[in-house]
Amino acid sequence: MFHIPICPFSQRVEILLALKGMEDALDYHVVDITVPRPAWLLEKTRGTTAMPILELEGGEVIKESLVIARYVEERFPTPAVAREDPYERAVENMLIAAAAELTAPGYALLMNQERARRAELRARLLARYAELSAFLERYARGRGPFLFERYGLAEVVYTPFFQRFYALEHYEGFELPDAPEYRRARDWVDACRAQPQAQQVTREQVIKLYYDYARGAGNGALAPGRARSSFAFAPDWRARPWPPREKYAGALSDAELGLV
Ligand SMILES: N[C@@H](CCC(=O)N[C@@H](CS)C(=O)NCC(=O)O)C(=O)O
Repeated sequence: MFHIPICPFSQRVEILLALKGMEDALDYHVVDITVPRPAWLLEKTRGTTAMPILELEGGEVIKESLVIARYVEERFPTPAVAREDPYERAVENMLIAAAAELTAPGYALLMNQERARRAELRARLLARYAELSAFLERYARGRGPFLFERYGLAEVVYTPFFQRFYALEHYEGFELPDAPEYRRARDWVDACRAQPQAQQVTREQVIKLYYDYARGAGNGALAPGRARSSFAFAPDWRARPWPPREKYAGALSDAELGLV
C-alpha cells in the first residue's frame, strides 16, 4: 500500500487489517504529501495523486480506501468485519454512504479562518451529529455502542475521522454537548476512538500534525510565511511543542512549531 502517514483514508485499511490479525500483510510505502508525487507513482495511479493505493502481487492497482477495504474483506473474509446478512449490510452501507456528510462540515469548521463564521459552521456540524445519533437510535442493534453487536465496517470507515476531530476539540473547542439528541452519537464516537485495533494514531500526533489544517492549509499545503508543513516527517512530532488552542489569534512560525 502506498500511503501518506496519518492519512485517515489509509487508516481505514490499517484498522481493517488489524481486525483480521493481518497487520503485517502489506508492505507500506510512505508517500510524502508535502512534495510532488514522483513520476513512477503517477504511472501506477494513471495520474491521480490521492493515496492510498494498493498494488497487488501481479502489479494491478486498486484506488479508493473503501474499495480497497472491500477488496480486503472479500479476499480475506474470516473473520468477517462487514455484515453478512443483506439487510444488515444495507444498514451498514447507509451509514457508510453518509460519512462525507459528517466529515465535510467537520473539516470546514477545522479549516475556517473567520471568527464570524464559527457559530454557523459549528451549528451545521452539530446538526449532522444529531442526524447520526438519530440514525443509530433507529437502526442500531445490540446492547453496546456499535451499529451491531461488534465493531464493524461502518466503524472502520468513521473512526479515523473521529480521531482527526481531536484537532477540532483542540483548535475549536468543539465537543458534542451532553444533550439527548447527541447522546447516541457520543457513545459511538467514544467507542470508535477507543477500539484497540484502531490506535494507529494518537491524539497528540493528530493535534500537532493538523496545525496547518486548523490554519486553513490542508493536504500538506504551506500557509503564508511558512517553509515547512506541520505534516513534515522531521523533526518527529513527539519532539515538537503542543500548539496553542487559539487558532484565530495568529499564525505560529516554523520555529515556534518546532519544525526547524
Ligand atoms: N476518496 C479517497 C480520498 C483519499 C485522500 O484524499 N487522501 C489524501 C490524504 S489523507 C490525499 O492523498 N491527499 C493528497 C492528494 O489528493 O493529492 C479515498 O477514500 O481513498
